[in-house]
Amino acid sequence: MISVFSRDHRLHFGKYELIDGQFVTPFECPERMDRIIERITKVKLGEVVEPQGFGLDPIARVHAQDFIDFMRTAHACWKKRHGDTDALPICWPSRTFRQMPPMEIDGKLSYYSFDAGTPITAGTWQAITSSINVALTGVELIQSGHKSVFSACRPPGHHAGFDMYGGYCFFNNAAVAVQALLDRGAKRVALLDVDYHHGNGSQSIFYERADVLYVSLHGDPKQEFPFFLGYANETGTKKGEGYNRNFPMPWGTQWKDYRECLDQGLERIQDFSPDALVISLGVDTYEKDPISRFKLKSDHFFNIGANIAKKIHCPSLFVMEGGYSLDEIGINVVNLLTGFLDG
Ligand code: OKP
Ligand code: ZN
Repeated sequence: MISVFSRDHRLHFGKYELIDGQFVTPFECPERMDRIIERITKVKLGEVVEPQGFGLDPIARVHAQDFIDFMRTAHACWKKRHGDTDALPICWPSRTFRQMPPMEIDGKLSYYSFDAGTPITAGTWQAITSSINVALTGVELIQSGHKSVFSACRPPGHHAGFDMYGGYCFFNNAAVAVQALLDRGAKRVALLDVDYHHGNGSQSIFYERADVLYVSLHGDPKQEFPFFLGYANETGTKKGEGYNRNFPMPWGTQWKDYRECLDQGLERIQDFSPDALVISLGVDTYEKDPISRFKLKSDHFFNIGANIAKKIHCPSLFVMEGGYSLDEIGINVVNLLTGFLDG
């Protein structure tokens, strides 16, 4: 399988995220991607190519223009006020507050974000636009005839919505890829999200649409981040009614139960008969993931890949999302991709 990768991901490296009541070095760190690429090279999965540039227009197909402008200028504005530290929000426009972006950078960060785990740094803009280019180059390769492609996106994207960032995500790489596939002629695209966390951004972006089916398997939001979206009764609305499918699962979920949900999700995708499949690929369902609570073992990632390949026969673009166990992230990602190729 061909992979797309850019070293620019290293330019995004926050010093702090707020977790469990403490500021710690972010789990979402550059070493994650280094480990994945090392493994791809070691097992000779296939060629690794650099992304092309696509500009900002494909991002504006999914994200608000004011949000894109904010992202581009956020760290420079922050730096003027506070110096070259991580830009982090301090309060949020919760219930009963006005929903509008204020003038000052501190307020803007609060308006556009939904958590304090997602620092904006001096290199974030370059890293997130590069991550989008990695996803879009994947689209380009799919359209030039590749049956499957791995886009090694970092930072991840599935928590990012129309005008909202958080959960380590800024721009929604998978959603931008889905929209690009549609803009280039696909009639229906399925987005399968196997990251441990619900992809609230991806769900919201496509919630009213019937040309994109979103299927997600994840930790139950009544227990797990992002807490406020991802329930089974979220099925889409208006034209999108029936085109959103969530499989929340409890802490401690093992392969046997996970597999049943995966099969059901894949059957729904089969019925949809998409022209292309985008997979939001997270391996934080792994038993030793430091921030997650499912119990999948490394071998099970082969099975996930193989089950997808057995049931869905259309061009497939894998877009990297989460996975935080540095020692096994490369193994687990490559196991899933290899399982897909062998399945
Ligand atoms: C991003 B992706 C858990 C804190 C969670 C944010 C997690 C973002 C995950 N105690 N902090 O979906 O892997
Ligand atoms: Zn995750």
